[in-house]
Amino acid sequence: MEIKKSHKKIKKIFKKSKRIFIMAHNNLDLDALGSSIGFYTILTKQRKKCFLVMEETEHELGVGKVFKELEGCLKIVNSENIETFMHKNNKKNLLLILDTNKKELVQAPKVLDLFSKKMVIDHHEPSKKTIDTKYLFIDSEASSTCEIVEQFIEAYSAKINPYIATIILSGIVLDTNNFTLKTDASTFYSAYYLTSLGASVKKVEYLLKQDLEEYIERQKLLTNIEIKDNIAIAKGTPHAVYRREDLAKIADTLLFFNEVEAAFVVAKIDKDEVGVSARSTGDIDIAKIMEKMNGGGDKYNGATKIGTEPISKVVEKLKSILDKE
Ligand SMILES: [Mn+2]
Repeated sequence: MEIKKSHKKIKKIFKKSKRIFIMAHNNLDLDALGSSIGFYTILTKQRKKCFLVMEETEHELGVGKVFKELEGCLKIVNSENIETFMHKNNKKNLLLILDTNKKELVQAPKVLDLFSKKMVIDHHEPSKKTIDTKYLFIDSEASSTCEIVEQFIEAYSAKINPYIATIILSGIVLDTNNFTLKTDASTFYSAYYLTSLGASVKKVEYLLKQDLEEYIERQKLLTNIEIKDNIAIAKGTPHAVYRREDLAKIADTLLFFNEVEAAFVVAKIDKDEVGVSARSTGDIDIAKIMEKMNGGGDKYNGATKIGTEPISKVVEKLKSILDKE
């Protein structure tokens, strides 16, 4: 569903709310952060009291840079102190959930029950685990939540400064892997609009700059790859533990190669846990495959976690599911 069609309705809900608590998914990335800061800025300009709900204290590189640069500019609350900031009349509070629609993936699942009014704005396909609310706005055709927030900048004719526009643009660049995934005319339009507000591509590049050591560690996953029927499977070693984002990044990278239409990366994400991250150019439905491994996702990307099983077992299981599809 296109969110543009719901702009009026969404604006009405914002209008009726006095205090707006913005919460994105855990493992905050630049799309989650960019959309959060985007709505924070737009709604503050509408004279709403806005808060960012954040439980994490450690962030990935780019997100860390933004927080450092914006220090003191954002009101940040957590599950411990949020209630002291809420309006006594709960109807005047709104919890705005961004860049995820799943209960278990938000920064602070505990706070969900504190709010009588919750609104989800997201670009991921809904599932059984989707937050139960009548205000569910999902545009799974949108490249990113930042693309959606850009539409609201226009809907409110909000004056956004170049720095904020840059953070929002970086969310689009991240989620589209440099405008190669899920990118259509409206994605480019959003990028154009943000650039016209002064967003700097140079600064986006700075925000997305990576750590060299982490990069080298990640590339090791590319040394053990099997490709069959346009499907690439990369395997980690039993001793190396990666972050979930690392698996996702490698899966993204694999899609850049000739004849790779889907990529699966299987590696340890904890001492006793194997993770799978999957990406597709769209012809192979990732959600369908990941759901059979107790995970989730949409057509283009997904992931799952598996307990203590050895990597080779997980790969075997994945292959047999792929064979059946
Ligand atoms: Mn996103």
